[in-house]
Amino acid sequence: KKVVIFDSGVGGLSVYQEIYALLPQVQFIYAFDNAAFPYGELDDATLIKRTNYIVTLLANQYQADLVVIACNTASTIVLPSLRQQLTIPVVGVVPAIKPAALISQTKSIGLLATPATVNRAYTHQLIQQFANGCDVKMIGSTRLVEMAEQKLRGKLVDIDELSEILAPWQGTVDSIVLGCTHFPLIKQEILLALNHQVNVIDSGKAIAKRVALLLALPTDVAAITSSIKNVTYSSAATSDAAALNKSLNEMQLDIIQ
Ligand code: DGN
Repeated sequence: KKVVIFDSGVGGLSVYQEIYALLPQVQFIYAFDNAAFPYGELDDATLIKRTNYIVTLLANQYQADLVVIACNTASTIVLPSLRQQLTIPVVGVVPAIKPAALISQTKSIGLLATPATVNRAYTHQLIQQFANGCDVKMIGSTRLVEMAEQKLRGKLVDIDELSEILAPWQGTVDSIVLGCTHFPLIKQEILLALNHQVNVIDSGKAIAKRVALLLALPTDVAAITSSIKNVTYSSAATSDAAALNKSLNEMQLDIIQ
């Protein structure tokens, strides 16, 4: 089975990692639209046009069985039109408001996403539907996306700068939603900068399960892994830069094939 994973940058790697952990037998094609990065700053019409064009092209070229839009910024707006264009399943990533609201004890949750995602009508609908009486404090930041990109290129994240961005949440929210696929890549730094205990929720594992279900693939990882030769199975935490770089290399090979 072939799966195309798409993002504007390296954020989709956090989603890839979860899908790969569950479905190592799948062939992945990872594509990122760096020319138009960051998507969180694009106007809606351009974003819809670019995503539809690129993803349709890739899906056809690689004869993919499924595509994952591993970007909240794009998913919260392009899914209806993309699904009209493609006959294969399209899985999107949107902020996991529901589980965060259910887990919150203090009824105060934080949504960390791109400026575009926090302004989306779709995001506001999600909050209306699933906030479960919680106060939802939103932070939309492109800087955080850049920090995640830089981390994967070997630069340390500045915790003081991160603390400043997260300052409105200090001592308030008890659960946070990582509503941008770049943010699981800097989860440890976010925890360090917040300096109080919080639950951190992202959509990666749910997406992986959805992909497995739609492709009707078995997910007994231990059994699958031991039966495949030359596949390195890594369950490394998403914050592990070395593991992510390794994943990136593996994926580049997949693309070359
Ligand atoms: N990774 C994208 C997301 O989940 O929204 C955002 C990346 C960007 O270009 N801002």
